[in-house]
Amino acid sequence: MKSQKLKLKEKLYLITDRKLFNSQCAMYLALETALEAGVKFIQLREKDLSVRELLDVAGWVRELTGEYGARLMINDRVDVALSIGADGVHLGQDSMPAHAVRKITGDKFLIGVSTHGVDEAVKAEGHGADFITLGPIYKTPSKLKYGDPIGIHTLRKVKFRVTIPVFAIGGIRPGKAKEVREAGADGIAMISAILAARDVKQSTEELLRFLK
Ligand code: TZP
Repeated sequence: MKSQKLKLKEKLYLITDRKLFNSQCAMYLALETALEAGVKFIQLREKDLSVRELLDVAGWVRELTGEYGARLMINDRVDVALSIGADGVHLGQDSMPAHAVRKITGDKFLIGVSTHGVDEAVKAEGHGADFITLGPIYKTPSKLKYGDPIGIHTLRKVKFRVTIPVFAIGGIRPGKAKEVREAGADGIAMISAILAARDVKQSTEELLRFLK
């Protein structure tokens, strides 16, 4: 049975990495292009910024996503997410657990959790997460940062064990989207397939067409 708490209809979750750009302004432009092309769900994931810097960037991205009616998630920092009026927070395995965040935020606040296997996925659901990302499914540009690929078989196993939406992440390109959807992924999450694309608009539209 699907979770009744939240209807998450978005199937494409775009995650930021400002290091792909020469300037912050260039990242905002790419985000705006993706938003224009139809992205409705974005996570600001800039883990190395100080909290003040993050607050500043988050404020800008909140304004931008607000103009396009897109949901904004902030990585890890519940305080920043609440302060700028984000739609939710995306937690890592070392972040506050979802059940503790829920005590502060209430039911309307989205909580996503990054997971890397069946046990973490089951635990995240047990702690009240609204959705999870699962990966890296495939090889990603920075294996060191994200760990070894867990493979499509892990996605199938996770889908048997949890009812909350599962977003496959890690090395997902337009050509791989079909495989992960067939393995049961409710959605796909990505950085480089959109933000490092030669044509951000075209890549976004292609992915969104496929996910319809
Ligand atoms: N978590 C697991 S893999 C990954 C994250 C944040 C990076 C995904 O980046 P890309 O460029 O979509 O492979």
